[in-house]
Amino acid sequence: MRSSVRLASIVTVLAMVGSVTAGAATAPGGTFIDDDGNVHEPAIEAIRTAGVTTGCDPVGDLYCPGGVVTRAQMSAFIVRALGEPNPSPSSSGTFSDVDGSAWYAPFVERLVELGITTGYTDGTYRPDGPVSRAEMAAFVIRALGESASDQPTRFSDVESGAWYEGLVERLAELEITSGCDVSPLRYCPADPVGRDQMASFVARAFDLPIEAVPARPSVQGLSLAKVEVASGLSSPIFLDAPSGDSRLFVVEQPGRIKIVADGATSTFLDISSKVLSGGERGLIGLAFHPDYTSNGLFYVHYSRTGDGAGVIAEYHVSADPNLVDPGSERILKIVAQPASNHNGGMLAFGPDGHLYAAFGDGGGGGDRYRNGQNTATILGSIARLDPATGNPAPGNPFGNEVYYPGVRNPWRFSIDGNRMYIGDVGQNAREEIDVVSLFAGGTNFGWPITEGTSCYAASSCNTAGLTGPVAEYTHSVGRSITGGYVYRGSAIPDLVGHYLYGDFVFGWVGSFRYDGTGTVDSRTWASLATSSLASFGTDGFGEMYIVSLGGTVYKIVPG
Ligand SMILES: [Ca+2]
Ligand SMILES: [Ca+2]
Repeated sequence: MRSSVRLASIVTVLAMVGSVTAGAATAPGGTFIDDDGNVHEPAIEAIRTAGVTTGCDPVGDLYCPGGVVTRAQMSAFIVRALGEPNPSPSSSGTFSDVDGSAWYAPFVERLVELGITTGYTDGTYRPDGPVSRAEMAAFVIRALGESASDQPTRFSDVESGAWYEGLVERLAELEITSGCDVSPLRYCPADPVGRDQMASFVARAFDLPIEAVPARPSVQGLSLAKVEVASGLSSPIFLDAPSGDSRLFVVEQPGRIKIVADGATSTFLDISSKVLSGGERGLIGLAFHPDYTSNGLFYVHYSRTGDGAGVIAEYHVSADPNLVDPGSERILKIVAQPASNHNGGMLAFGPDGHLYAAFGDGGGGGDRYRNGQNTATILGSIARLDPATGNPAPGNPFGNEVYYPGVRNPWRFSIDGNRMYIGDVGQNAREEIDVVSLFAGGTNFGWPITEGTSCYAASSCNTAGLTGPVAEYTHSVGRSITGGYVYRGSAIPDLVGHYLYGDFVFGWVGSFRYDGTGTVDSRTWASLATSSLASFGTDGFGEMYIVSLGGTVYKIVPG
């Protein structure tokens, strides 16, 4: 019975492979970014395509291939691989250590119902425990409705008479495993199963279509150019657009937002009378509400006249889509600024609907006001706010606005899926880029204990609990980082997934791709160098722009 089923599945697989070569091949690199190049990558991408896994961080496209499969995860892998619908919580829990409200409880119960597990003899399931390769053989053989082989084991390290001997042998007969080593032929029954290995076990056992995954293209040979799209602007420092909107909205530091459309420039909003501008002060941030097209709301960050305090305010577009009534302002937050510099500026919405806002350490130099490590103050942090109220977003790690502490002056950050990329301007030595999951609230980026990867103003320091940058450069090559974006446009396919950033003082533009662990495929782009590189920006379709404080905006295009 079983062999005919397998044959039918293989025929289906071949048919699918045939159609794939004719049409939509697997995208370079596949979906997960942290399994690229892993020997198990085709199987990992295959189990995702088949709906067996969504990864360890679905929004961030992470699978965590280096992790060990827990018995809880195993239950979900098996139930989904069997093509079963997500089980609903059933009767009483079989195991004393499986909390009925845990995500995996229904999966574990389903395994019991299907006769795939009976747990341990003490009545536990040990959901957090690793799955050994011996246990994996049992899970898979039972899930396939197979029984143990009556043949002697072929593996030198599988003891004759061991409870798993026939199960492992059957696994080999079905060509689901070829062991962990060939000379001598071993199975390594006691070893924990890695999440990457698990993918191959599952894909082979359940005949999932496994396709080669082409490597992501390198950008080392790619050519880019910049074309001027607007000039004569007054100290432009940012550019953005609502999703799908063909207009460009350029923020001018003195307090205006200009629309650039069809080669013409007009004023969208003018709050220059409210804004204290100059140096690092001014209108320094803009974020459109994710539902801007329907609700007309957007948010700004500016230094107010008089005391220079930071103001985060909401505005509403008027009946004229190209004009805002300055009287529509609703102030969400006022933050006292003890010095004129390090005001932060960036505003952006996360996929969680929260409003993220950058605040510097209060200014001066060397964190004079001791705000970097003070989680009781919004200064020196990336804050997370409820845009409806301006209050701290629910679930913030310190019960206030602070989401990521330990930053010095995060002038520009961006959000890509579930990740934030922060360009944090350094003191006298190092400029840094931090990359962090939006789920990792409370991540402390170290300032002023650290500046980049080095101790600040000390020969040694305690870095326990601090998170270092994924990239940095010293002041011999740049003096003030301008954080950018991960390119997600369509005009430059080979650039997709790469993060572009630059240096305000030196004017160069660099890029890298973050692979979930570190940076890869890094380079600089001489053709994009721009003086007074104040900001990058994205239009409503994900194409990228460079904003020069001198008054010009450039679009990045294929070279
Ligand atoms: Ca991949
Ligand atoms: Ca840092």
